[in-house]
Amino acid sequence: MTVTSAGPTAATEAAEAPTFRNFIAGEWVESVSGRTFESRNPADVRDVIGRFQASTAADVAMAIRAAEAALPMWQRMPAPKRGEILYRFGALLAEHKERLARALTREMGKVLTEARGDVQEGIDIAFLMAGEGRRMFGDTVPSELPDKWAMSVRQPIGIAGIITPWNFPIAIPCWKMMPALVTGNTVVFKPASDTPHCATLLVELMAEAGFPPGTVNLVTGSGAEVGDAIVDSPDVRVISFTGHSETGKAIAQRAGARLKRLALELGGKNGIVVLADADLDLATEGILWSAFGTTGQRCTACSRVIVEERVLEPLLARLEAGARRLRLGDGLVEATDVGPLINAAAVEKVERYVEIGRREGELVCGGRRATGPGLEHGHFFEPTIFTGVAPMARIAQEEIFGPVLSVIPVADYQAAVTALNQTRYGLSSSIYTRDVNTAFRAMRDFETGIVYVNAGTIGAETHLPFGGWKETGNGHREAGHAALDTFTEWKAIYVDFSGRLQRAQIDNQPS
Ligand code: UN1
Repeated sequence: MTVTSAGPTAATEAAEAPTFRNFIAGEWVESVSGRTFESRNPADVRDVIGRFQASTAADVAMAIRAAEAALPMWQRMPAPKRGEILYRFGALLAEHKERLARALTREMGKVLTEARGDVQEGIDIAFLMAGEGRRMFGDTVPSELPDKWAMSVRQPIGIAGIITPWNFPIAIPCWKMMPALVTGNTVVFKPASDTPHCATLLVELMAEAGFPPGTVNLVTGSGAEVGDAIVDSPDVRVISFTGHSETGKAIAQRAGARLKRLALELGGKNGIVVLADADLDLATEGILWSAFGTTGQRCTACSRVIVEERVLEPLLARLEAGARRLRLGDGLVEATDVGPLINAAAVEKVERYVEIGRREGELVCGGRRATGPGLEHGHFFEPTIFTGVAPMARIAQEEIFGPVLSVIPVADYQAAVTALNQTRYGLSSSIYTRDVNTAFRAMRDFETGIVYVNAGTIGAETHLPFGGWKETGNGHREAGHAALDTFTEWKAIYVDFSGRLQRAQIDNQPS
């Protein structure tokens, strides 16, 4: 099968934006629906990036058949050889980093430096997982019986359904697809409808890297049609999803009915604790970066600052001054600090929470759609800070996924721990203190999958496990070698070379 470019198709009219296609069995194909949807630049919605296939269950079925057909060959390929393809893919990502980062900023809105970081996370996980092709450790242990061998190996599960969000449109698909593929699974990939162009560029490079036809299949379209068809297919044995908690719960019900392996990465309400002995300038930088970087649209974003009352005023003054200095604009413009929100619905959601916040706390700065030259056609919102917020207030409990920060004053460390943990989520957290004993207490006490000391809540590296406690997920982890657990079955193997029947737990016991 030949691999051709993703688009535009011959049917595209010259005046229109290019039309891109699905990638199934190594071919760029149109949806059977004959329908498409648009992707637009959130910094300037007049800029149409392209049209993408509005796929249906029939397209998903074709992708699953392709993934199934490729499975025996891919599973039999030695893992180090699969790893070499991942390595080539990582190298291609590095080579095309700038082009991808620019496309990412145009489609998703984050500023270019952050977009480069997003692509870099893809490179990092590709190289890490390429190495797993030569590791993929199991256990070799002594048997309790003589002349008997005991060991465990990982084996692929089968077809993996990969459903990804728009906020890290290069990194997160790579976090999921690299471990799935190196362990010998084949993939059906449904990207978020806000960032199908990034997904298309990624899959183009995967094809170029040499992933054989059918090992990676891209199907764009809605969650209701494409996502549900992947989740409901009995042939897709493992699903990895990052996105909204409500969607995650719905997927869990459907997947649970079929006893599917399911890895969920959902909401966060991440807090930074600032104690009275902290370096307040350092804390301010970390908070502003974590709260307003990526316009607050990270699962790991800081949306709560829990501060010892004694330093509330000086910290707040620094935060306000810093937030007011942030420059909003198109992420492709060098001077921009904060890009747009992803779409109009996100702006409306943030506005609704700001209204709630006005009743629950005191508005320090921001609180409005951002206007002004260069912002007229984008989804911009001012960096917003509320203070005097109670730990159980809605703006301190519910995920807003935008540039809104709640400052929660507390009496001491113990009250800070209580407030920090008083949430149904548990992804990331941080503490600013100069006291080493308190830092270690926080490392023990904070109920989150990631804890930072004297740094913000964002910036996880790909070689440690990424994921959260409580309702942030369902116990699985991405990245690190922990990611392999999502995509592999364990097989325990016993080889008896004694030449006689040896009964475990019986023959080695005193009679
Ligand atoms: C996410 O927002 O879903 O730790 C991922 C970080 C990034 C990844 C965030 N490395 O903020």
